[in-house]
Amino acid sequence: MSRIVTVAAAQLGPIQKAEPRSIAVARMIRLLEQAHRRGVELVVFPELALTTFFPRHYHQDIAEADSWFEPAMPSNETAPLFEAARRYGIGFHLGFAEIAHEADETGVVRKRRFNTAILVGPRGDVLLKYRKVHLPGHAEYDPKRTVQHLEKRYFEVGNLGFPVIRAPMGSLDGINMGMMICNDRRWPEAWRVLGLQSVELVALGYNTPSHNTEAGGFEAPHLRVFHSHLSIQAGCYQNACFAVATAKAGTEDGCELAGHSIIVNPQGEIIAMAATWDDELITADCNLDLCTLGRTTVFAFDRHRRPEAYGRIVEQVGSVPPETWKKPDAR
Ligand code: CDV
Repeated sequence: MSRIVTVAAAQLGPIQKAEPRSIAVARMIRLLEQAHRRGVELVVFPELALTTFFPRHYHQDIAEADSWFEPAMPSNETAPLFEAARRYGIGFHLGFAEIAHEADETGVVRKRRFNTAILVGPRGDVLLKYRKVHLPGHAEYDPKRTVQHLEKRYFEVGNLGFPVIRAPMGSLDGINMGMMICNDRRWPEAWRVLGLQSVELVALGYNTPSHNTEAGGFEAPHLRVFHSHLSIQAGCYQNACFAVATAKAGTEDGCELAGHSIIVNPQGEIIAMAATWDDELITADCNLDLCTLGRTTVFAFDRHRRPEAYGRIVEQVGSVPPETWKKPDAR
């Protein structure tokens, strides 16, 4: 019998700076209700789904940004979301800003801040936690930018790697599930680390501005969506997995977010796409048996990968100039 799971990307329209978590949670519960009516078993919400995308706002004192963070999950404000999902027997993926009091690499316990996502099972158990590794943007106020992108100021680099868990979801005994957050999707290394753990379904949330505000050169706005889809479609094809990629969309605090949430199959095809810039649920039935073709033929890693040729991938961060060609001595 085919292994089919019905999934949804629960795109959120803008969440303005003044909008409290209770409103965002109520909107998410409405999407869960829709998901229930459509027979969905797993719902993926966006990155930092509970608030506006606050890294566009500068706080000189980082502690002032704590109000954007969750010291507990679930909390009083997010508990209704967990309760609704449990009531419907739906699993979900939720992105949020996390405050954790835990030891750093030197062993000192301190307050730490991460851009985090959790995968919650249909009975309300947290199955997996992921903390964003590829933090874009900058750490200090940048006067050259029209909009700040201060993820490097507010978050530490995720310290959980790219984990994959096999757990029950919907009617299936086990699905191999992994997570990424936004900018991670542009990095093939992240997909491959998940692929090497036989991932079948990647849940990923994002907040991608429609305009490149980095002042590093012109990027046509239509390419923002193209690059997002290109990265996700390539990641799915090259690692023979599905992805549910969910955006925040529309004009938030005066800044446009690109939307265009998608669900992608292991051939790299888009099988569902959001058509609005608002709260919108898109769904797909994912036959996980479709992961087998890629991983037993073109991308049968055990037969075809050549790690002995990939040393630079882990030994080097920036690129180095190549050797310059020299004409061989004429004899
Ligand atoms: N939230 C993000 O990670 N946004 C980045 C932007 C800054 C390019 C993204 O990759 O979409």
